[in-house]
Amino acid sequence: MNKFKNDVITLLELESGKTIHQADVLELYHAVSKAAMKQVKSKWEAPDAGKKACYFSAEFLTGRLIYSNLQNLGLLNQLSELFHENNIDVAVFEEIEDAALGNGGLGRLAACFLDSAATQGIALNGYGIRYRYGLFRQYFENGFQKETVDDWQQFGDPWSQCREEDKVEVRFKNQTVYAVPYDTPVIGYGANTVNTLRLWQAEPVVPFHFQLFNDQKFELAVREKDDAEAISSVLYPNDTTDKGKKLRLKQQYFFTSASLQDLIRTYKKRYGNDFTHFSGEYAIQLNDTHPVVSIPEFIRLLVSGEGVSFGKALKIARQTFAYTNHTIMAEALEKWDAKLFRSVLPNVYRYVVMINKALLKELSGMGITTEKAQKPYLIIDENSVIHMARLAVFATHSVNGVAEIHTEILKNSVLKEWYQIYPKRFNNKTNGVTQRRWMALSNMELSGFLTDRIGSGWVTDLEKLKNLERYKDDDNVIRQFAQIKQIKKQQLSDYIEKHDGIRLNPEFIFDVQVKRLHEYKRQLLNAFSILDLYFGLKDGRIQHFNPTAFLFGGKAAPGYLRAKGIIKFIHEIANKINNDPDVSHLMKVVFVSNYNVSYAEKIMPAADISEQISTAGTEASGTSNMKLMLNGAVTLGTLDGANVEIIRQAGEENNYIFGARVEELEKIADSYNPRTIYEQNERVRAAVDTLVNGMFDDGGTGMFRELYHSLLDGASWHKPDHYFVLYDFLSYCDTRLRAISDYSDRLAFSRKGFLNTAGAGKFSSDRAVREYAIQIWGM
Ligand code: NBG
Repeated sequence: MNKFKNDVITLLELESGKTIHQADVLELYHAVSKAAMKQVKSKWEAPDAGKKACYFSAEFLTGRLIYSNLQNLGLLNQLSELFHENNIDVAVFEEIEDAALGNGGLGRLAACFLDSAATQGIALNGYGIRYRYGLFRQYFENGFQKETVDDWQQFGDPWSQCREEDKVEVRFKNQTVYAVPYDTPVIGYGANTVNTLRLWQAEPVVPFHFQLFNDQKFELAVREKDDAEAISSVLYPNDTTDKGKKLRLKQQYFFTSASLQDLIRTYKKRYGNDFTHFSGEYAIQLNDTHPVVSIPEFIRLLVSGEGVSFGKALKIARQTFAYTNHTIMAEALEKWDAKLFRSVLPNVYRYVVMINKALLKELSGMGITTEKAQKPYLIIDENSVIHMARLAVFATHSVNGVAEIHTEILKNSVLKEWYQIYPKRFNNKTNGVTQRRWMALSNMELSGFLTDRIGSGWVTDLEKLKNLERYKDDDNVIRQFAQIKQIKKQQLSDYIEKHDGIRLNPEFIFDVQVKRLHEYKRQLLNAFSILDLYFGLKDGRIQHFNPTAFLFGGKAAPGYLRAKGIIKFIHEIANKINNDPDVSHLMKVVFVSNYNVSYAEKIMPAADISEQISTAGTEASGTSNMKLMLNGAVTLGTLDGANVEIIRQAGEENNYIFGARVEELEKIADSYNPRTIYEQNERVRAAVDTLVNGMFDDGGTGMFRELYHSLLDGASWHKPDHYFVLYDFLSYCDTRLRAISDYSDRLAFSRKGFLNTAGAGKFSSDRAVREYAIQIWGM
């Protein structure tokens, strides 16, 4: 018997005294994880020579680790065998909670990058926060989103190891805490390289004040502990108040300062106080603005701790750090009120001031001398606001966007002044996804099909998918491809029934929009268009229609009321349509609850149509578009984010593109009046009016009326229909209907999906990480 199986059995017996037949999920989980960890050990502890890249990120959305780790270790088959011999379903581990230490695409990208780097032998380690609770769990009550705590550690965390000996102190103005690292191995496919995800947990320096307790000051006695633990308690604390904002800033400083102290400590063991080699040893990638406070902190640590001059420290920082921008939404380019910042991090603030001075000097040297000309650059502006994105552009050597169109928008609009002075600093790194999770693991049926046709090379070289093209006219091959889609649709239907209690007919077209809820992503446009189809079927305007299931999944930020209104609206539509006997054989609307990585793994393989309908110019890249394309869905989308490149790879004729382009929207933006469209077009009116005509019930919250006004009247801080929902409405509805009609010719439709899979090679995170390593990190 082989070693892994043996270990699982022995561990079970030792720890629970039970045999494999008697063990419950928790016991199995721990025994299997431990046995796998044993195999990782030697590779993990091998010292890595050469330059290391560090991915600083507030989010790592790793999802469930057990299957992907076993897969990468080559142990998944052995597990299946072992379980099979003992009549245990391998799917038992689906009970294990996802590690949802992230929100959406940005956090999932970080996780894909770690997988890709380890698989390719690139020394990339992740640094972040070990949140006690992940992103909330979502459920629906009468169609309203409700949130509860996500206790991702309730089954334990057998994949991480606490490294108490590496803890460091992090100091705020009125508080000092320990940052204690928990390391999770990042196992590359084939297990040749094992990197590390190091997540810091905040702990009190003095956990319990005995004297205070003795004096009967019970609350004070544990106060230090509570305050420390608050720092790593939740992802994205509510930051509507100053208190919440401070906590958020503390979190950012907490994990970046700890990570930097850790790197510097390791560095000094080798080079002592000579920091000239630092950027040769480490590259630090800042994932959005959340970790940007690490730049002044790094300079502070070198200057005040190690006696390096400010000028030299800034130079080293610039050589070491690089910044990735993930959004052009103004609210996400973080800014801090200087007073608030100073009240938490007075010592770091001093360095922000010095960096700002260095900026002014550099600008003057370039002939940018007037106040007006300097204004768009100011790191601390005239209103004492600190601009983290500006700080990042100034003090790094590389600024990248995450899709071609997004990088162009950064260069020509969001950061255009900066592009003028540092044109060489800007570069594009189109996102990618790991095919190990998003194909090999989640779609074994299609994986087998691919390997039968083109060999298994695609698992580590996704460009190999191009070789599928030679089968594009082979109807038998296309039919097999279609059959696999059918199997995945059946599996998803079963899962949705189990998870959400809703029955879906797998013979329907599966039209899918899964992503965070946000106005710019336009779930509302999707909802309106479903109504347009519904009305068209009812009044006979639409005569031929292929039955379609409209699937939604995604969470709204707890404080984002308008997004929550959209969720409720979609539920109301679902209720109406699913209970209308005139159409229920033709349409079904489903909003799955608690969409997360594991749910995504079920949905991606089963989709026929991928909804990527953001307003042109707003979605930095998107990554669900890539996962869906890879699994053979056609894209129904705007020319936005990575859709542009997807179309280029897979052919416009194999996808469904609609709506205004960026240039058009720029031209009309100032004069745009959605009311004209509303008044002139009956179909638009019919859909929009359902928000206020009593057809749907928002439970007296006023949410629907608020949505209606946001479209037609706007608010002081928002133009009417800011995201051009009405502008793109007809073009969307007609294109969507065309896609649905095209499904009548199943073979032709499947061929389009097939060609999307064949064209997905570019969108591997292997390619993306390689580009970072070579072009930014100098590895
Ligand atoms: C998101 C963008 C997506 C993009 C991911 C990963 C943030 C701030 N940005 O379009 O909205 O795909 O980042 O780059 O979450």
